[in-house]
Amino acid sequence: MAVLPIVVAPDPRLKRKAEPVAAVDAETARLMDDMLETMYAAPGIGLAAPQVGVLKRVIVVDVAREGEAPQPLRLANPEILWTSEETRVHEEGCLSLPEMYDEVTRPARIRVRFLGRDNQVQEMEADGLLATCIQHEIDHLQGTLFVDHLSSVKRNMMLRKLQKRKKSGTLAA
Ligand code: K1U
Ligand code: ZN
Repeated sequence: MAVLPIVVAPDPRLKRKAEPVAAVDAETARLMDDMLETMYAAPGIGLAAPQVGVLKRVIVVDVAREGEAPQPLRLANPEILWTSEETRVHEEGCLSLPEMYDEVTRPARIRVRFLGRDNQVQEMEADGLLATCIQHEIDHLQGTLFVDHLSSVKRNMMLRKLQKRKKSGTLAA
């Protein structure tokens, strides 16, 4: 397994739409494993393939708390089948927007269909932080960042700060 470099915004790779995988073959399974290693190393609770420069519809998530057993999830071609009307607010961060945080409102519960690491179709329901994190990662596959859920004033301020930090060399490109 390998820790991959994470793409930091602003970057056109984070604004593009990812392509579905034809199947979870050995290459995609390896990508999933490398993404999990990258996410744990960051550390983070989720990661989408475009964040490591791969425009495929693949995400990984693990919202287990410190001291709990790991609960890694590997999802290819995730599709949201249902969302609750009830919403939840969470102060989100993003490994592609280091040190930027703000509250985002999303559906509190979701049902998702996806291909697992074994290429089998699976469905699952999620709530709480897991539901928030899966939606955040699926947004990445559409080229949407959490700042796109904020006002344009807040979004532009955060992206300008990151651009400055990249230019001054205080952030990885
Ligand atoms: O997609 C990403 O960039 C990962 C992001 C996921 C996420 C965080 C919060 C709400 C929704 C989605 C992160 O993991 S940011 C880091 C983070 O939240 C965290 C890191 C260490 C311990 C606990 C949380
Ligand atoms: Zn993110």
